[in-house]
Amino acid sequence: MTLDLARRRRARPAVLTLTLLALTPTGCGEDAPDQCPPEIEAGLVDLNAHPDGDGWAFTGTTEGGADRAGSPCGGAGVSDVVHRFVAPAAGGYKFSTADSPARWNTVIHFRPRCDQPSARLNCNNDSAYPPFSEQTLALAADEPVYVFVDGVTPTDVGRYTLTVTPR
Ligand SMILES: [Ca+2]
Repeated sequence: MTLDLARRRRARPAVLTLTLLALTPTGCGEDAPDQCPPEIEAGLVDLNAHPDGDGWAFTGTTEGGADRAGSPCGGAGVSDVVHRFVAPAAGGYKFSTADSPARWNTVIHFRPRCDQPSARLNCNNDSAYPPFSEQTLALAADEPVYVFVDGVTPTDVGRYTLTVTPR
């Protein structure tokens, strides 16, 4: 009897360990860390590092860059630049290329995570001020978004300014 109880006490921690292992996420869920593919991480622009007035603004060029992704609005086979923005507070944020220094047909498309090619929050071509692109997203506090500045056809490349304005 005493020996049986001792065995049961020894056995209990093993059962607990197995239960905890079964509950541990395996790394594929929503909470898994976002692993940027190397081709995106290499040229990633941190938009939050470029404050401008009430928002943020970054000027760059897509010319000579890599084609990392396309979207239903265009951009497949066209060089692009990827930007990461983390919302400092919950609210709407307008992403726009309307302040670009050169006129060319931009497309912007978004991902909630940079390691999920099929996950697109939205995309835009020519909404407010053709040939520029504009899209407002509702973001939670500390929510990241990956913004691709892209072109409609392979000749649609050049200098752009991407602005982010709280709405
Ligand atoms: Ca592209």
